[in-house]
Amino acid sequence: METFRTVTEELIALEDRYGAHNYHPLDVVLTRGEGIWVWDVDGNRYMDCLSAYSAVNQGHAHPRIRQALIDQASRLPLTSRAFRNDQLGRFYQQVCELTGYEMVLPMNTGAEAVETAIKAARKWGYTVKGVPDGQAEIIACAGNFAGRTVTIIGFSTEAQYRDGFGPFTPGFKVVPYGDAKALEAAITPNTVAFLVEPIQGEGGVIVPPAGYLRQVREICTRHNVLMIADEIQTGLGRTGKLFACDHEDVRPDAVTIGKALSGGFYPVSAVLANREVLGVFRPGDHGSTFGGNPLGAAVGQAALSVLVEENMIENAAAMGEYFQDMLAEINSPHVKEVRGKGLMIGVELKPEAGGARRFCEALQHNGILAKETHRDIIRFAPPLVITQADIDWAIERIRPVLLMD
Ligand code: IF1
Repeated sequence: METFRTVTEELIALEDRYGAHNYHPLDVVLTRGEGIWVWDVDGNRYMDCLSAYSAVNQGHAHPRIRQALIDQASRLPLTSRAFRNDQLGRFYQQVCELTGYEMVLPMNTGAEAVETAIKAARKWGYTVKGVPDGQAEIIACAGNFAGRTVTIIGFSTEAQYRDGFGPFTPGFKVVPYGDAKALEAAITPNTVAFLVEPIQGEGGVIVPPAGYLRQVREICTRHNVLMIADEIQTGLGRTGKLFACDHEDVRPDAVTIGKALSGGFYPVSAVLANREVLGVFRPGDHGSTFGGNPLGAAVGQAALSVLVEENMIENAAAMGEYFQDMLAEINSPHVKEVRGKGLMIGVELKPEAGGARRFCEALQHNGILAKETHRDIIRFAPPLVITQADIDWAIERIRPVLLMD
């Protein structure tokens, strides 16, 4: 029987011994969360600047969402879609009234929403656009991240996400992100959709050139190609608007959402679109055991309500601008660029800075939890409830790290 000096060491050893090593997490073992703060098993407090990859936009353990979870869990968590339940219709109505789309298809994880959007686009292509059966083409962007299923990694350009997992699903092309001309050149009569993140999160908080999304919208409309925006990470207030596409007043034909749709309490995702697209599904075409379950629907209603009623979207805009300005003002010799929109912020380090991981480890010791993406980018994406005073607290601890040797 091994003995350990601390609970942290014991729990890390258990994870390492019994769990597949498909992640390389920071060695911090969290046990409680509230708002922007999380605590480890030794009682140390940290500001969460990742928000579970933007699933906790509303802040950890938001009381109203938690109560909705408890109440529904005490009544009826799951029925399957073989029967109806008293939460789903209300959830649909709330999502459609908030977003302006006519229909919703509820799933669980973001990847399932993306897979659903792919199936909807293909079936729309065959039954509405008139693409020959089996010939549908979907265009994606280099640097995309849309989930981890075999179909989705098939159009990933990240070698590690693909290596060892082929063969992949045919019918996808990849074009450079931010290049509208390349998109138009890739469209053929069999193209049914263009799948694009309004800002690439995993790709490194890559903000496309101003006007790109409007150009994409115009091109897709002119070629009768569905514009599908993957707003699973950028959506629901993260960038300071309800959707990141709203910054350019662009309305995609379909939108995938997830993560903060449940405030981090439960996997809830969805595809939003008008009847012409989601109307292609017939009973039995598609579904999932938990998709549209009453627990997720109840949690989703509360998550959207607090997002809007507590002005988190407007706060993300204001605090995002402030956070970015304060990060830039540190004027670190290691920093190549501070970029992003709202509270979706990336700090790109110069190659000679030695990689972002060591800065994230130093931030952890200063009470800030942030995650690197790729080698040189530190992501800062705190919950949208952060205040100016919280940011000032964070900057005091980020500054010495960004100025270290
Ligand atoms: C991991 C990344 C972020 C997403 C977008 C779909 C999905 C995601 C734009 C799929 C999920 C998560 C997945 C998680 C880490 C995290 C991530 F680093 F992987 F890429 F956020 F940037 N579209 N992103 O960001 O949603 O199936 O996960 O619910 O896989 O390591 P999911």
